Amino acid sequence: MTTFDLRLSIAEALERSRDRSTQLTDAVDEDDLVRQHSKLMSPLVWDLAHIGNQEELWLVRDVGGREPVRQDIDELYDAFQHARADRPSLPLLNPTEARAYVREVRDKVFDVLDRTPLEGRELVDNGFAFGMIVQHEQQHDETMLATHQLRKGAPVLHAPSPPAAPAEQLPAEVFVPGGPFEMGTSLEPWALDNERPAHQVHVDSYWIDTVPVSNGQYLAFIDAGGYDDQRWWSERGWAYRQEVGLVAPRFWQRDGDRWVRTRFGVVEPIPEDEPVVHVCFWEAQAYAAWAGKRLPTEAEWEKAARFDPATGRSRRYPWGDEDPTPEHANLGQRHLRPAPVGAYPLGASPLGVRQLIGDVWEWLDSDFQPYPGFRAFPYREYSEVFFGGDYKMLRGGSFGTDKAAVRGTFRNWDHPIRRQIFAGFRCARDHRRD
Ligand code: AVJ
Ligand code: FE
Repeated sequence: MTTFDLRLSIAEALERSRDRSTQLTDAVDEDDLVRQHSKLMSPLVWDLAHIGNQEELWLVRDVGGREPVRQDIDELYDAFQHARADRPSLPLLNPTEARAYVREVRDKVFDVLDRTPLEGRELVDNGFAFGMIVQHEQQHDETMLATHQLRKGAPVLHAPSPPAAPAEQLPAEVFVPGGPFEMGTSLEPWALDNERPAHQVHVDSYWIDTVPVSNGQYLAFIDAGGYDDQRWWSERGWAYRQEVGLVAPRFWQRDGDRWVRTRFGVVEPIPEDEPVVHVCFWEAQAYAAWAGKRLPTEAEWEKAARFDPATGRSRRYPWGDEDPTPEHANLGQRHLRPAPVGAYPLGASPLGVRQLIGDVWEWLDSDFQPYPGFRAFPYREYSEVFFGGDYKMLRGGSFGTDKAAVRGTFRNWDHPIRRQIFAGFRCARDHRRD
């Protein structure tokens, strides 16, 4: 790519993320922007100014070497200084101030982008710092979408339906042959520190579900009494299920003798052919046990998503090395729901596994640990401080994730009890030769 093309693609990615942040924050009134919609979330106006503050810290001050715009607010928007639950009571910028702040920062960033050589310093090589900030904004845009899902009141977000699944009979599972594959990356220019470096991993033969677990399948687990049968739950999972009284995915409620759910303010019947979403790790694990299976490990997910048996190479995405298009995957908040299971045939992996990218994040039975040779870059607080904590891995992105913020190597993590994120799962099982 020429420097010109690189600058252009950075500018486009910056604008795409800002358009989305603007839509998500312009969609509601001032009161909804400053209110806390859930103890789990920040007020939307905090996310907005935090996006601007991270951009100021990295691109205006560090990359650009410019004077601070608002050094006095750094502490307010440092995620490690104040828990989400405490953020509404801080002296935050009001919506007008926050909008003016992010605009002022962005104007300076475009100037920095014009003048900074995109090489010669690790932080800016291939535009890395700009890519990191694009991904940061997009990650918060997905968090803001989750805040919208938690918000009460009339619907304010609207989007066309995702594509239907083609009428074809898919095998329930795909066999993945055992052997080594290359996990992680040393080449992907905007890959974050926890995705690096590329390294060989041996994975035994296994079977993985062709598509994510659907609402219809999950309903069968509910109807079979799965939530009341301790056999299917791990010790911690059962304790949590008992403590908070889990009976169904988040946002589901009973309506007479059936279940309905609320999605962005609209109550609807449960679409049985869509991937289940808003389940925690413990629910995913219990379903898998009930189905006689288990959750995949992170290495199994990545091998299914990237390994090409014809060449032995690991691809950037299941479909190849090209960036995602709307034909490959349900990403980017184009649709405000997952597509039916089996959709996106052009997004299938070489072995035929579908919807690994987009639709719903997939819970995996792995903890967040560094790869061998990990080096924190450019700051410890992105990944390193979370290694070894009480986190489970999530892969593949959801309908709420932008294409800049997910790829075959992208690693996400959260506490195993979290349900407000757009997470579902698929199952796997060992290949036993008896
Ligand atoms: C990687 C999605 C877990 O949202 O907490 C945003 C990303 N890091 N700001 C998060 C992140 C700092 C992070 N996750
Ligand atoms: Fe952040």
